[in-house]
Amino acid sequence: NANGKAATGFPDKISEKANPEANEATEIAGNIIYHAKFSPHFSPLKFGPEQALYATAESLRDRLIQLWNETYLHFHKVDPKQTYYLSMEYLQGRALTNAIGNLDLQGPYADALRKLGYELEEIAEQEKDAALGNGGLGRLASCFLDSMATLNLPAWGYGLRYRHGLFKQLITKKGQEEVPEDWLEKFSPWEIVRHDVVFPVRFFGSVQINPDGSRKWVGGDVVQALAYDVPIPGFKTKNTISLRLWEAKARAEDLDLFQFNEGEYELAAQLHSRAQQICTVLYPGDATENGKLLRLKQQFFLCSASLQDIISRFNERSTGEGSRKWSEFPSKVAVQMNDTHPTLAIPELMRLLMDDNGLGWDEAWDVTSKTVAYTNHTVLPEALEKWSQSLMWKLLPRHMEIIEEIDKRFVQNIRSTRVDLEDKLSSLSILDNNPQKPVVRMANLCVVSSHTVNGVAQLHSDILKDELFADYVSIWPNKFQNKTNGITPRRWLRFCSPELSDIITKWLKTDKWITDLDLLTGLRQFADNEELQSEWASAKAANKQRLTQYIERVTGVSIDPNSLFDIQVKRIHEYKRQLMNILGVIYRFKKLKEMKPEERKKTTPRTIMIGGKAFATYTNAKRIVKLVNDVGDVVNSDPEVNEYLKVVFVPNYNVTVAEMLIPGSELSQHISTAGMEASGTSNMKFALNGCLIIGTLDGANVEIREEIGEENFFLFGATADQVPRLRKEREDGLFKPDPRFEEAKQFAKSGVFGTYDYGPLLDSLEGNTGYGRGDYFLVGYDFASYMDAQAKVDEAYKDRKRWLKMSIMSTAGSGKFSSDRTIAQYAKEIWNIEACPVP
Ligand code: B1N
Repeated sequence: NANGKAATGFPDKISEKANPEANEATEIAGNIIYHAKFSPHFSPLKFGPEQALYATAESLRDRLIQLWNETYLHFHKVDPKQTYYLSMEYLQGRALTNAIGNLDLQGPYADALRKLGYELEEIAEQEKDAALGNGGLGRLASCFLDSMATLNLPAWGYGLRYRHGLFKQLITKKGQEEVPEDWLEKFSPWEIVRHDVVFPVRFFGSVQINPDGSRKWVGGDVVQALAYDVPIPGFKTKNTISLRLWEAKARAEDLDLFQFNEGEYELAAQLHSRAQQICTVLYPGDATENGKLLRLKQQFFLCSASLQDIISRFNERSTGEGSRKWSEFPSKVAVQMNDTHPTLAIPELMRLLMDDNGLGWDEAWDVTSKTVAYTNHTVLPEALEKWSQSLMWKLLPRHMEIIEEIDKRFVQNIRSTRVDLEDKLSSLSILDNNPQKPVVRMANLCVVSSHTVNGVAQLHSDILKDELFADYVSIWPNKFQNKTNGITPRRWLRFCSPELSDIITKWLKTDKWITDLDLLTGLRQFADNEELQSEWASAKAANKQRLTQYIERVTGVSIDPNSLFDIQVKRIHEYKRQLMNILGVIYRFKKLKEMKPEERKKTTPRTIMIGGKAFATYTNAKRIVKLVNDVGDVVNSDPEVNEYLKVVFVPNYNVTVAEMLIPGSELSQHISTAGMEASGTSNMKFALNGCLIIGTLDGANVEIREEIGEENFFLFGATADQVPRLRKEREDGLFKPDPRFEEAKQFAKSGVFGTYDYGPLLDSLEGNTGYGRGDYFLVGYDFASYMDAQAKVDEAYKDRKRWLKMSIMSTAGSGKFSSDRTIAQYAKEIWNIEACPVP
C-alpha cells in the first residue's frame, strides 16, 4: 500500500500531519527509513514488522550512543567514584518500549511509525526478550541498572554475553520441555561491540616463583574477553550508562594451522571451541564435573575481564606526576558482588594488585577489602556455593594460594583475638578441609573480604545476622546491613500499564511519582472516591481484557474476564509452594462438584493462573508443572464447574509475559514457607499494580504488608521463628492434618487428573514414612490457614467497593518498593558515591 507496508519496499513519501510533534516524528521516520536502507540486515524488497523493528531500534541506538558518549566523557572529566555491579545474570526483557519511554519519545515514535504504516505496539511485539538470567536475582540487576541511570549515578553493570539465555519452556503432553532460546538469532540492535576493549583471561597453568619471591601465574589457556556495551538510558535524563557484557574469543594464534592442514580440524580448533563454550549458555547444568568446570570458568571470566577493565580505567586517570596511588583505588571504585557468583573478584583483584602491580599483601588486602561488597540473596543451604578445592587448584592455582592465605590470616587473627570462637572456627573458616570433600565456601570468603554484607529484605537480613552469619556479626558488628529490594516503576507501572499510570497522574496532578514513588501515598485520600474507583476499575478491566485475549491466544483456554484473576508466577520451587496453590484449587474443584447448581451461583468465579519454569533436572518441580496442566485440563472441560473455576498454566513465563500478566491481576500468591524466600520482587510489582496479595510473613511480604496496611493483605501461615519447631513436630508424627488437606491429597491421588507419576510429589507432603520427606515445606501445616484466607478473598471480592479500595491502597502503599529507593541506599550506605548528572 501507499504507506509502504510489507512487500512494497521502503516508503518514499512520508505523509504530514498538522501536529506539534510532527517535525520530530518526520525526522524519526526519516531516520528509520535511513536505517532500513543503509544498515541493511535484510534483503531490500521487504519492509515488514521485523524490518521495522530493527530499523526503529537502530534509530534509537543513534540517540543512545550520543547520550552514552556524553555521559562517560562527563564521568571522565569529573572523575567521581564509580560503582561496578558484577552479576552473572541480567533479565533485561525487551528494550524498545523502555528506551522510547525513558527518552520520553513515546508520542513522536508512535507517530513516526504510523507514517510508515505501523502501530508502535505491533513493532514492539516483534522483539525477543534478552533473558540472560534465571529469575528474581537477574531481574533485580536489570531494575538496578535502570535506577542507577535514572539517579545519574556513575555506574556500570558487568555481565556475560550468553549466546543462549534462559531456555524456552514448551508445554507438551509430557509436561515441561526445554528448547534453546535464541535472542541473537539475527542480531541484537542494542549492543555495541568495542573492538578496542579486549583483555586476556587465563585458565589452568601454574604458579612461577620469581627470584625476588614474587609470584606469577603462567601457562595454561588464554582466552580473550571482548566487550559488548548495551546502553541503559535513565528516565528523562541525559545519563545513559552501560551494561558491559563480555564475550569469549580465541586468539588467531590458537588455531593450529599445521594440524588443520593435516586434516585434523577438530584438534586444530580445540582452543577455539573451548573458548566458545564459555559464553554459550546461561547456567550450564553443573551435575557433572565438566559442567562444574564450565560454570567456574564463566564466573572467573566475568571477574577477571571486569577487574582488568576497572583497573585500566583507574589508571587512565593518572596525574601529571605519574600513575595514581593504589591507596586511592577504594575512593574511586566500588565493586558490588551480586551473590557469591562473582566471588573470584576478590582473589583476582588481590592477584592483579600484587603480581601485576607489585603491591605487598597488606596493601593489596587493604585496597581489596575496602573495594568489594557482597549481597546475599538466599539462605537455602543447597544454593550456598561451595567449590571443590581440587577443581579450583586445577583451574586457578594462583587464586587458590591467595584464598589459602586469606583464610590462614583470618583464622590466625581470630585465634589470637577471640578465644571464645575457637570451636566455631571450623564453620567460620573459608576452606572446609573435610577430607571426604574439601571445598571453598564462597559466602565465607565474601563475608571475610567485604567491607559490607547485605541481605535483600528486613526479615532476610535479620536471619543472616541471627543465624547464617551470626558468629561473623560478633567479629564485625558493623559489617551487616539490609537493603530491601525494589523494582523500577518505569517498566513495572508506567510502561506496562499506561492506563493506570494516566489515572494516577491525573489524581496526583503530577507525573513526578514516576521518579519519586512515595508520592503514591497521595492516592490514599481518594481510596473511597467513587470517581477514582470507577476509573480504576475500568483501567483494571481493560488490562484484564488484554490478558484474556493473550491467554486464549497462547493456551486456547477462554477465560471469563469478570472472574477474579488469581496469579502465581515465579520459578517453580518446592519452597515457593505452587503445590499448595494447586492443592487448594483441587479442593475448590471438588467442593464445586459437590454443590447444587444454585449453590455454585453464590460462589466467586475464579481464574487461577500459574506460570514459571522448572530447572531442567529438578524432577519434583517438573511434576508440579505437569500437575497444574493436568488439573487445568480436567477443570476447564468440566461443564458443571467451568463457569466458576478455570485453571491455566501460562507457558514460558518471562519478563514480557510478566508485563502482560501483572497489570491484569487482582490477587497474587506469595506463599513460600516463612524464612525461605529472601525477598521476592514480583510481590512488589503486583502490589504496585493494585493487585492484592495472599501471602505468608516471608521476605518482603512483611514490609509490603506494613506499608499497605494489614487490612489490605490476606495473611496466613506459620512465622519464620515457628518453622523449626513445626518441622520437628511433623517429623515426630505429632502433627494433626486439617481434614481439607487430607481430602485434597486423596482426591489428587485418586486418578481424576490422570495417571502421571505424581506419587513422589504427593508423598513428599507426608511425614517420615515411605517416600515422605516429612513435608519439609510445611504445606500440611499451613494449608488450613491458607484455605481460610482464600475464603476471605472470595468474600472480599463480592464487595466491589471494598475490593477497589484495597486495590488503590495497595498501589498507594508501594512507594517504598521503588528500586530508586534501594539504589539510593546502596549509593549512600555502601558505595559512598554521588550523582554525576550530565549537564
Ligand atoms: O533473589 C531475588 C530474591 O527476591 C528472591 O527471594 C531470591 O530467591 C533470589 C543461584 C540464585 N536467591 N538466590 C538466587 C540465582 C541463581 C543462582 O544460580 C541462586 N536467586 C535468588 C533478588 O534478591
